[in-house]
Amino acid sequence: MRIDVITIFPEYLDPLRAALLGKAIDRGLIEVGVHDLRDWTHDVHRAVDDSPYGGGPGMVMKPQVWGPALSDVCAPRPDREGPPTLIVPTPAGRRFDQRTAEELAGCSWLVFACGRYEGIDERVVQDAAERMPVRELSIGDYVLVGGEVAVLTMVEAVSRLLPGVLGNPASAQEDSFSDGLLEGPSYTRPEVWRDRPVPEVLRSGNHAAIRRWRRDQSIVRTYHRRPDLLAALDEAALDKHDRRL
Ligand code: 6GU
Repeated sequence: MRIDVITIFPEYLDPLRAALLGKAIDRGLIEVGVHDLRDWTHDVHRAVDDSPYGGGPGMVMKPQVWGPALSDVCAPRPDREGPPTLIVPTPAGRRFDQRTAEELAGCSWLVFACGRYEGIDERVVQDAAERMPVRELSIGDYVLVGGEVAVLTMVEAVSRLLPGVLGNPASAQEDSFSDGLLEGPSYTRPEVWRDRPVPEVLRSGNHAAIRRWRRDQSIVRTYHRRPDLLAALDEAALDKHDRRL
């Protein structure tokens, strides 16, 4: 997968090259390009924003800067078949969730356009959408200063789903959310720590009982912490034992 990010704070994306993602880049599984939006400005001040039509607080990012930046970064590449999928992080977007991450993991090229201030002139997104798929996405119901941290979040959630990125591919399959439920508790040695024993069933060697116990823990935890997820579960996803809980 190729990932490009356009931002006025390129250094904010440095963590992309650390740890898990850095390893995936070194191994050629992910290719990352970070671009400074100011490279597409023409004035001495390198201005990327202007005051909003209609008045109000904050600044809006200029279409004359974003337009050429997107044309260049999204231009056809010999190593890609079609245009990229353009992702615009914004608190006004549709919610980014595990399903979105799975969809994006199927794309071979993602371009992230990071807005700051009050956002990007609306016409930039409309214009881009004539040439490529565009998704305006929010990572949750709170407001960040800009899209950069949201990009780090989305890129990490997507990359760990790519073949070969995780050491153990089963980890991605057994996470919270892959079955619509939260993960239950985990334990490692020692068997007793500060008078707290590891639940008996996990040491029983009875794999069917362990599977059942973990499923019950997931359901009870989801009921307490995220009742919204339980309510959204398809009835057919529950077995008879689940329904009794
Ligand atoms: Cl994607 N951007 C900003 N600025 N704030 C957010 C967000 C994105 N998602 C939640 N809050």
